[in-house]
Amino acid sequence: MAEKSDYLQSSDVQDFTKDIERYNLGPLWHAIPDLMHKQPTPQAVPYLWKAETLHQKLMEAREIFTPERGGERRAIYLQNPGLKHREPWGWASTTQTLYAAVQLILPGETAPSHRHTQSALRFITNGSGAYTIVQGERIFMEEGDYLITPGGLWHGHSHPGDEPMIWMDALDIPTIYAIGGTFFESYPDRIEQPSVPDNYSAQRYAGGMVRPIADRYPKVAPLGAYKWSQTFAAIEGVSQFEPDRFDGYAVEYINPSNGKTANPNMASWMQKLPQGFHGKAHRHTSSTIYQVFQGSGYTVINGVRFDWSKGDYFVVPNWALHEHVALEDSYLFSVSDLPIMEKFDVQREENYTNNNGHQEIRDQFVPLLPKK
Ligand code: GTQ
Repeated sequence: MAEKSDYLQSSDVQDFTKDIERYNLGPLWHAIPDLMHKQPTPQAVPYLWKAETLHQKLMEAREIFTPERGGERRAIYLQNPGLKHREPWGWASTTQTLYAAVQLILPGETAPSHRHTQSALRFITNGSGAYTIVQGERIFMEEGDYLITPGGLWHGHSHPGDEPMIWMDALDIPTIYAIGGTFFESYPDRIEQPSVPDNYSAQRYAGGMVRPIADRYPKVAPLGAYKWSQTFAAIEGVSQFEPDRFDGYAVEYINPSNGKTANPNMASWMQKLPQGFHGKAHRHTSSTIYQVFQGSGYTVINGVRFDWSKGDYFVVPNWALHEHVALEDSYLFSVSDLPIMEKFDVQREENYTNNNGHQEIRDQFVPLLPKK
């Protein structure tokens, strides 16, 4: 709204401000320019974590955390440098609304069941053989699968297989924290036992976009796992036609019982950027966390080039201009807070029209790599 004006510096105004602060009162005329920006000015910054760094740190965490020692999960979360030290205990989320992490589970390990008001999703990046058990359904996970545990559902993980497994977690932790809606509960008996057949929900949807008749009534999570084979087939289908000028060939995971996003507070997409694709730049209120599932390329975010390749994660904060370029056929998995923005009716989009829709690159991001 307004710019800060000189009168705020005058002594009677400052004395008054100090005076009312003692009564736990504040002057709106002082606050409004900092609180009501003309447009979003997120504290989250564009950032990228290299696969090597994440992988090495997870491997170092093998002994630092074990289920016996730490109880919960061996997950290392992505701290946005722009959001660091905002809270007394050093917590920093990945975007202002979302949290993302990489999680490693080793053969023989069990991450106990729990439930919480935060919604969670998983995208499987490495390995197979472990299962997650969600509300009594054991779901065996493979690379490229997308899984959901909307808020309130019991979930735990266990690994009867024989190779380490790594996946991406994303949750709406910062949002639920900000609105004071956090509840968390451990399952009484460590890990929930199966109450329905293994992979029950994926079996019910073996055919893809036809739903069991019981699911014409809205359910929270009628489908717990979206198999990579089906997502890939969907991408192949749309790839026959014209790409979206910003996002290439993108598909969204939806709840088959109500047509909304699979997870109520997070939208998830899989997108293919064919080799040579150069998207146009735009920006929107929603912020996005990307996982590079396959391929390589770069994304220009607010004029800075972020090079990415398989296994990297990067963040496009709210209202940041961005455009994607693929150097080879690439598949990006992404999570955004679009449903949150839509619920609050603040989602806006703006296309970049200068220079044929492409930003000038003024800098290149240098990622932090692990010490050898
Ligand atoms: O695997 O259930 O990264 O509850 C954060 C919270 C993972 C999980 C996270 C969780 C989980």
